[in-house]
Amino acid sequence: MKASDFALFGAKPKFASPVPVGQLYFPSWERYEAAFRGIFERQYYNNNGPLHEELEARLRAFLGVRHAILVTNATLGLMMTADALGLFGKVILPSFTFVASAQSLTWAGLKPVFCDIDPDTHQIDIDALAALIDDDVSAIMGVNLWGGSCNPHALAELAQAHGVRLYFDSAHAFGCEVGGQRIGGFGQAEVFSFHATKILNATEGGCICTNDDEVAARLRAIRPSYGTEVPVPVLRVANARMSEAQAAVALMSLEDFPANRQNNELLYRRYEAHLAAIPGLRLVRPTGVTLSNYQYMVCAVDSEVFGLSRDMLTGLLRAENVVARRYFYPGVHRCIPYAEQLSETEARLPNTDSACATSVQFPIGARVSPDAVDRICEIIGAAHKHAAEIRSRHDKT
Ligand code: T4K
Repeated sequence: MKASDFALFGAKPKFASPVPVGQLYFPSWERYEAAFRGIFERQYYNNNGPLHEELEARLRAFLGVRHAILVTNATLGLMMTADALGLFGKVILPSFTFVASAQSLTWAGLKPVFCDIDPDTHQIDIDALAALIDDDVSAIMGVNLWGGSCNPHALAELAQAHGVRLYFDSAHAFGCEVGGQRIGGFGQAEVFSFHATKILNATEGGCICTNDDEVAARLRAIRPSYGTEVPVPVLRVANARMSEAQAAVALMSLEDFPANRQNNELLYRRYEAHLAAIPGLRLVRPTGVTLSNYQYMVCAVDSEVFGLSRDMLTGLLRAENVVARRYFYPGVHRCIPYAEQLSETEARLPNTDSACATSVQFPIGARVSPDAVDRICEIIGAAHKHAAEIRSRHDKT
């Protein structure tokens, strides 16, 4: 490829339609039709229906947990978990996460305290975290990023030493294993997202896992809007039910999980082989796990070495219909309303700010073929090769 072959400068995009990030695995139409015919025949749409109950049972078995409580999405799941764990005051979490992690605390009337990350793994920096614990902190929210893990054993030790609760935003980590144990049973609770962009897909959905019967009873009492299923007192109730339609899609997705995970890994390895040869790109691998879902392909761009900034690279790829994304941008501490405390947070989050400025997610999942990976990497390689010319043409436009 020459510089003039880039769509950014008027050439035809290399992909005829957008190649998205996001898993987006769909079951075959026949399976989808059969599952929905069942719902139609039973005339039962919602409220602990048979598919809902089957999915909870299958998830308990798959994840090896006592309770798997289905919810409308992970955001609501995190909000409910904060209440069910009886949190108060401050909760420590990384700022390098989706804004929902922090928003769940704000909804529960808690103060998020943002902690920096390890620059290599993007997971929470455990030494920095230890320094943030004081008497007002009631919990740590670990976030298992990028199909990797934030070290639940070290966090559990720290939480226990300080007498605070520990739970996890595991939106990215369905099906991943730490030391051979599936993520889901660590801490007091873990919350998964079953959004369409995730490997376990309910179109929209989520699940809270816990091995604590009391926490589970409180969660089940909070979940419906019309009162408690289990007679335990709770602060307030929500409506976070999962419908039969969502459960039907999730059941098919769970069945397909091994094949979809394997497909992700194949694509990941293909990216890895190509990108290793391109200077200035560092793969942020899913670390801390013995098995990853390979749900994300994340790189850090060193603009000096690569020749283009992360934003120039994403712009160039988007023109080719490769919808690379700069997750997470900006860091949550820079989002409303947390930016109001920027003078307090900014100085202690240098690795977060750096990751926000340099990270890029390349497409991986159902809508990406091995051939597409080859072509995407060819574009990225050519972008590096012609970086100087691209920069100078870009500056003139
Ligand atoms: N914690 C963490 C660490 C999270 O990452 C998230 C969510 C949460 C908590 C909260 O989980 P949920 O409450 O959502 O269950 C996506 C997802 O909406 C969100 O679930 C996810 N993380 C976040 C990181 O990304 P967007 O705004 O980037 O998605 P969107 O709509 O731009 O879709 C991505 C690409 O996929 C686009 O190119 C369009 C394409 N697409 C998307 C959907 C949904 C399709 O082609 N078909 C589709 O059905 O948020």
